[in-house]
Amino acid sequence: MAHEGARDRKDEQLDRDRIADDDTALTTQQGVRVAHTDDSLKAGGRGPTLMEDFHAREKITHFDHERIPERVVHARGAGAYGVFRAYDDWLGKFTTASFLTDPAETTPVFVRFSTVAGSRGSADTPRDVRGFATKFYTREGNYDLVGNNFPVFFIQDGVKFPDFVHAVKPEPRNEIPQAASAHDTLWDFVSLQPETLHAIMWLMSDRALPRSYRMMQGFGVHTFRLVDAAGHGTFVKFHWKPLLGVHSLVWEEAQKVSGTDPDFNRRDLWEAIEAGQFPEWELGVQLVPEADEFKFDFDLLDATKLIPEEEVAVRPVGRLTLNRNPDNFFAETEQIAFHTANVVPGIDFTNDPLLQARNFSYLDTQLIRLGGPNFAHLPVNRPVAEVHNDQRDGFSQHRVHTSGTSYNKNSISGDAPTPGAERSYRHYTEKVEGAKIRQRSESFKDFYSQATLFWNSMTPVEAEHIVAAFRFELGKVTDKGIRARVVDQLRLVDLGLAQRVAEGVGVPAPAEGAPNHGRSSPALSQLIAPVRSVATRKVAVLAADGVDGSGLTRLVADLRRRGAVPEVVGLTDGIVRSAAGEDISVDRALPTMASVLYDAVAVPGGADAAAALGRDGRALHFVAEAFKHRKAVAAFGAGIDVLEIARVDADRAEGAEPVVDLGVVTTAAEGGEMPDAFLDAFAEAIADHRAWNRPTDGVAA
Ligand code: HDD
Repeated sequence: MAHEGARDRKDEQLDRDRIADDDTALTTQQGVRVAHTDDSLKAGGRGPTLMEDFHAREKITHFDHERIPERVVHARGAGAYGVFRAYDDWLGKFTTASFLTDPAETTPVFVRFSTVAGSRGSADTPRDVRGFATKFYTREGNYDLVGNNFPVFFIQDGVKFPDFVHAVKPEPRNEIPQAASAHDTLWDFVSLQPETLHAIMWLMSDRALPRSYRMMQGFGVHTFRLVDAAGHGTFVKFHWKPLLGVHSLVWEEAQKVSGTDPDFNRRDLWEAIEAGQFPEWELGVQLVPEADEFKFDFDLLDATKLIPEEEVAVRPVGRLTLNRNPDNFFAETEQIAFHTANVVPGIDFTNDPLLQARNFSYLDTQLIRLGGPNFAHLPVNRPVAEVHNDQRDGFSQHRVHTSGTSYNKNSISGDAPTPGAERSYRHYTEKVEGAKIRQRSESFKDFYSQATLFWNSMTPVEAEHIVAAFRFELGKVTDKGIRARVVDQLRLVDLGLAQRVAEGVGVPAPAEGAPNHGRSSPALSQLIAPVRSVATRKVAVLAADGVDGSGLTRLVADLRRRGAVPEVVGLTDGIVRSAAGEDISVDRALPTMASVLYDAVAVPGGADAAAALGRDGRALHFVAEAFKHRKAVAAFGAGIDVLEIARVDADRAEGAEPVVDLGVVTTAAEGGEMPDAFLDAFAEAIADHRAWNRPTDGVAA
């Protein structure tokens, strides 16, 4: 569904394929109208079914064939259309790709977010990397930036990809566990393949538990190359930065969300777009002149390394806005086919061996997934640029070529389609030489320094989460030898980390480790300079009969005005009657919801309502759990009593003057008496995302 004024070129192109079935007659695939579809054609009411029932056979046959192979990785995903616009022509000095340099140009895009390990029907919130794949339908052809929400990958050479994926996927004998890395084979692989360690640090961090697809960074990961009009190259790393900031769930919450709403991230993306709260990211670039290729203490071609932002700044160059949900999940989100080798003039590859393997793998996988070589004809994959070539035939050929030739050169069709036209893609001319050799470059062999850099850059809360994650994951590994080998590797990242992990998983703590280089990169932390915003945050406002209606209405209106999404959660569905006798609609019934589905909770005043909530185990659990997960909690008037019963251990107001303690915001005033400062303070607490200074019993770690 589109929500923004002008329609883009891709949206208009899709009109050709959109089918509305409203007010239509039921037909077969051949267009023959069907009279009746509830009974098959039989010889007598209780007799055998007849072969000649072409409708039943066609209907069942089509059904039998409606599944296609799911993606071998990134099977579970959600996607949306949008637009990309460059801020200015600054990048024009480095690339001829006009969609990156012409601020007057709006480029349609489709973005698909995904988890990696789980199958199509798994939950959204396991501990996992998230895919962030963008197809730019540029005027010069499709450009795909197939990235992740981590800037580094687990392996350095694509030939190891099948090994890595087999290790992280469920165990081969019993296909357990689904969508989880906490099992023997993954950690066995990690312990034997130290190049994984840097990405493993990211996987154990909060980055692996995004609160929302709208609140995570994206990275192109590899070093790519921009190419200018004269054919000169510049190395580039691509970054997506979400305007809402980077925020995560806590681990216990993520686990519970897997049950209470397995579609949590998918739903969040869909609802935000439907509500017109369009998710936005800035595209940023880190540029490195070719002359500086060897200036770093790592190899730019090594995808397990990042360029610290403090060393090379990220320059914002444009903005991505997702503004339209797909019309059909299968046709669009499932059938979209990304490919790292889909590049346009001005963008080229490097010799990163991981990237080179990807440039083979993505095209190859679509052949089995989408059943043949014509998947580019599918509506979601079709470029808005014109397509002309001599490729012919194949399964599901959609184009009716009228030309009398399908080869080049030809004299019959005027040599068309003709190669070499203006703006043709020309590969970057790179001089290469070397012996044919199957060997890892020496420059790729420091596996630990950047894992240490990441660890050193964490705030104490983030570090605590990493330790807890390692303890959880290794705690699920049945082979103690594997646990010990992982700890032995962590010793080379940081001795303190290794010791803390060892202590939790019952293996001997190492006494010595490699010296820690002491360097850090604050940009790697999510908490050092967070983007604070109330926008789109979901707030549960608990209500029961006798609630302070004017206070509740004021709170809800205030949150909406600030862009938050408040929902009145009643003990049951329907309406609650306020103390003053007004009817207030309930948005959600408590038994269908859980605090883990909200960013914050508020308990309004009204003595009878507070008494009812205070007697209800679910309501008390809701408040206590939100508190335990360090979320913003607010209460006013008699609502404060509910906090008391739920054992919310923070200072509470005794008068109208608001009290803010550990992210808990209270005022004893109700209705019109409620001070504005209370509303402001609650909004501030929500914008903090979590009250990280609130003590926890370890559950929020
Ligand atoms: Fe991959 C899918 C991201 C390495 C082979 N990959 C896939 C998707 C994303 C990534 C986001 C989902 C695309 C979609 O939504 O349809 N992959 C990455 C990143 C990597 C990476 C950021 C490292 C920097 N991938 C990688 C390697 C190989 C593959 C080294 C193989 C040698 N990836 C695939 C694949 C998939 C895929 C098997 C599965 C479905 C698909 O391609 O279309 O070809």
